[in-house]
Amino acid sequence: MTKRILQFLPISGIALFLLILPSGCQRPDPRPNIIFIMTDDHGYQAISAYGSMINRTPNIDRLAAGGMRFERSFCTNSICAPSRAVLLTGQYSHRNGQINNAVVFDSTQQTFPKLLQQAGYQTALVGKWHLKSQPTGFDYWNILPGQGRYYNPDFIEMGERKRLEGYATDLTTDLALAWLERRERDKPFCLLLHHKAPHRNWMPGPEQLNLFADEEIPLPETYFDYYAGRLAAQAQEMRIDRHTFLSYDLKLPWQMNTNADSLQRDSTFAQSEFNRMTPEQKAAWDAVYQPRNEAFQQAGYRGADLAKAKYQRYIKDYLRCVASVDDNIGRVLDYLERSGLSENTIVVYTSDQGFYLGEHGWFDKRFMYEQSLRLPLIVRYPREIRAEVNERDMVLNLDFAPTFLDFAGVAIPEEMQGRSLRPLLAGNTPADWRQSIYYHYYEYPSWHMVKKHYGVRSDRYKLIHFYDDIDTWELFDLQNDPDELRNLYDDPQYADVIAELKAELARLRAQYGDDEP
Ligand code: SGN
Ligand code: CA
Repeated sequence: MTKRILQFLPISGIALFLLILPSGCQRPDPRPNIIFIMTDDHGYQAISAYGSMINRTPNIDRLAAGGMRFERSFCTNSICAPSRAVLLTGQYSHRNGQINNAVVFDSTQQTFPKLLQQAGYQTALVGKWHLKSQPTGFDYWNILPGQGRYYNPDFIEMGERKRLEGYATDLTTDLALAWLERRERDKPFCLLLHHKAPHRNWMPGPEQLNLFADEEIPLPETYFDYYAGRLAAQAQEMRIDRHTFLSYDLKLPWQMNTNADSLQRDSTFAQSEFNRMTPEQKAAWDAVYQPRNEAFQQAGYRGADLAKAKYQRYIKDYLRCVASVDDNIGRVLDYLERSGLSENTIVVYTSDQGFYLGEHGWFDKRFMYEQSLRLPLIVRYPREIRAEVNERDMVLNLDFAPTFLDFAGVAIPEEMQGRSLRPLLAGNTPADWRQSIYYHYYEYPSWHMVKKHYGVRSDRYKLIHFYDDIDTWELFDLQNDPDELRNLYDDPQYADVIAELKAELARLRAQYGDDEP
């Protein structure tokens, strides 16, 4: 009888029907659980499943081995709070209002966690939030205020602020696992597990302090870039050699900073981080950094050698933070296995945006160039998702919300501008899947001084328009110039390509309703 009724119900109807079954004839809920793991600023270049030349990430690789790994996954606005708002709303920044890190997220908007909650999911958010307004749509939330701290961070648990002793990446995982343990077992769940790491100021955890100690990490080929033909790139302030703080970022004693412009901020920032440590944590820290710092000072680096030495300081701490993320992902995967949840849980690994690991001489993100535009994206769900690499399809963080709703059997609201990845994950790309992506970045003037820009990326080309206090265009041929060093915009040979891309850009802007500027 039940079987016959089910045949006539659509998927979401089935879910509803099962929910309203009187207790006693309850069946296990067929809808998948969701664990969405997102780090802050983790570039794909630092994941071995993505071919990293500089580190190993065995646990992220383990997830990738059992799921689909996307080569062409991108964000729509490469900065933190905007990316998080896109994730929740499935809408571009100009629609959800979170155009930069400064504005406060309007949390009355429709979001996928709210819709899942209404459909009977238990929802939770743990870790970095960064949207200023209080989280909505979660049965449980416990967030790091603002950017969060690495050592002994404060957390705000459902409105109540407490300082926890330990390292942020470990603590965030502890809180997530504790919630999974005490959740109501008869409902499916959706957990957003959002790490602070490996965001600036890249403070390694106690267990990773000694990693890479005697290694030399290879320097990216484009580390010494003079930005010929790229005016906006000439104006940025995100060079490892010039714009990192000696103490806060590179962990040298603040007294070594002789730069009058940065000394004050550097020493204040550094001391506010280091002063949070317990005496034991500080002793373990000093035991490794003091000898390193003495050696650095004795070397007396100058010019290009100093720039290279700074890269080593930067990248090693960054990779140490990533190593802790990877260990902690291992803990989550182990937990799922132990609890029999691996088969019916969708596990996602991604980052809020990409990041420069020395390419063009940079740290940070923001630009529409590949390293910050692209996101690592791995999705595992053994019941439905193929274990393979998707090298062709262009996907966006805009697609996450519709994807989760689709898997949960919840109707995708009209206002959501992304598309469900569910068919792609099953290995079937719809014939009308997007052939280009649209991007728009707004936070200027601000940290790192990356000018406002929007653009289009197709399979082969990228066209960018920088605007506001500048009016310049850039065209890159990603096939012949994957490092994006040669701006072809003024080359007459590309006139047709430019005309086509401009038409595509206009089409995308109309489709998504973006008429700024
Ligand atoms: C902080 C960092 C910046 C970084 C922004 C945005 N400075 O302001 O380097 O670009 O966050 O990052 S810091 O001295 O405070 O660390 S984002 O990922 O949150 O968008
Ligand atoms: Ca970020």
